[in-house]
Amino acid sequence: MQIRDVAYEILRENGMTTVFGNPGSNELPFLAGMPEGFRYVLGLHEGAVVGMADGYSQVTGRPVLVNLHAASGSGNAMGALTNAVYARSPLVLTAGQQVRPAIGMEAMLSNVEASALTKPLVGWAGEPSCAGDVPRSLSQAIHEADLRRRPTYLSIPYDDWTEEAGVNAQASIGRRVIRSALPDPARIAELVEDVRAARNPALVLGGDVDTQGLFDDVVRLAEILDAPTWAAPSLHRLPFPNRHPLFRGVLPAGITPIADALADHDLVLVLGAPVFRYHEYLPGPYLHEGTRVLQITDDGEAAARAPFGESLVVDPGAVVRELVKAFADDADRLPQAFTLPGDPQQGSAGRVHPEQVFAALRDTQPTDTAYVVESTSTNGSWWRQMDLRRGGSYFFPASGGLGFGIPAAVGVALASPDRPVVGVIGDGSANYGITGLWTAAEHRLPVTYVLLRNGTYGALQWFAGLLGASDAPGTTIPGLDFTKIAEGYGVESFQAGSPEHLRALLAEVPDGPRLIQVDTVTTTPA
Ligand code: TZD
Ligand code: CA
Repeated sequence: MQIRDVAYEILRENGMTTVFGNPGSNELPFLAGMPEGFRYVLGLHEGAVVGMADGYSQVTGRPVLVNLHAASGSGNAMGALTNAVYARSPLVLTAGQQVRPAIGMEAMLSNVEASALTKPLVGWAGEPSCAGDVPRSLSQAIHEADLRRRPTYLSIPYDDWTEEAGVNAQASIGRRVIRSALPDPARIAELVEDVRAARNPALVLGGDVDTQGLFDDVVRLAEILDAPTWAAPSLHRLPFPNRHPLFRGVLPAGITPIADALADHDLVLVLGAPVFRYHEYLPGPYLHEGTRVLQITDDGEAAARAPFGESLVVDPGAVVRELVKAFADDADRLPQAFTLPGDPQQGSAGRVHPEQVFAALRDTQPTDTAYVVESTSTNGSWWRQMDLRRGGSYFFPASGGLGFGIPAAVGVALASPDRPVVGVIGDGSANYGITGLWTAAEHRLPVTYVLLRNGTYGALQWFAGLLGASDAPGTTIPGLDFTKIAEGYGVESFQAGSPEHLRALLAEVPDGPRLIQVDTVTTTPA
């Protein structure tokens, strides 16, 4: 056996047979003769490669292999990597390194200090000390990613792959690393008492709730507690049906607005989210007198850095199930009347309002559609019109780094072939991940991209107003035609001239990727 045979064996037994990558010479010796059962998904830019892998991993919940080209490919990937970090996606990034004798002298394509390159972002990074240590290092990169729910990075000299694997180099095959921790019964009993004693408890749910498949469980919990429920600020996954009568929306991402929103609650359980991921700096006391925040997360780092409140570091799913068990007899689940969206606002001067676009999606797309959203000034319009009732319905760039939407929709579609996938993409955002269109076309993925063209970085214009920077340059982007760009990547394209035309286009079931461009009025995110 050669080192590469061992590596593929390890990947296979960890279920990592879909590989996302963009190759260069350093990677070819690994990729050559890829064994049967593996599928290589080519992305044309590393940002798109990581965005696809992120979307894929968020659906499967499993480590995913990403193969990048040396330092330059890794560098291109780093913006997208910030999203994977905050989505807690266990991506295993591997980069081809020059041959061992040539690294020190910095021959072309040497990845100098490779393990430092992505360091602040990844949970673990390394380069095997010798060829025989490649399989163990790969295994470590996989398990570190899985245990920490954070990307890892491994640089591998390309002369290592064809070395013979001795018996110890094969010892990593067949390893299993499983984390299992039940919540301490005494802690659960305490928590149950705290919840029972609370006058007006509330829930704040983070993206982990959806990633970990707890969407339906938390609905049950909220209903039996009759607890007002928010989504955590800076949301990247929807953890709760957005028209459920107990849903209070996404918490605004500022200190004072959150303190105000939670003011009536004596106990706030934060499940599967940091406390809190603020954005706009609106200073003030974190909480008003009388509000107690208790975070339940398996993210020890998020617990450690929280600026206030108490944290219980444990699998939130186990806690949710224990709470449901403890309270199930106390309360009947009442039939819930979901709230109805209002009539969409109207556009003007031949331009459609984003609310009309979203109402059209809501009315025409199947209820199990997965939406990958990267349109920033239309956030308020989105939540006012949409009606999402299932887990896995909503994905947004978790760090706010643009370039996620188009590729992540590819990854989501590859991981969930049974669900329709729609990308909702702004004309600014589209450019950062545009090459993802080619992969969608290459795999004939039935993804519908709705491209909202308002000719501006709408959210930045709104921000510029807030920051007193209204004369800042660089916030308009006229002259882009994504129907032409998409056609060039092999994606069938349409220009929707009116809400009715958009509805007619959306009503057709796609058998491959399509892009529907619609000219919209610029709105504010609120
Ligand atoms: N670059 C990257 C990689 N990520 C970013 N978040 C930005 C720049 C800054 N940025 C935002 O935070 S929102 C935005 C930019 C450029 C405008 C996006 O424009 P859009 O959406 O057309 O996609 P809206 O609806 O017009 O705001
Ligand atoms: Ca725009």
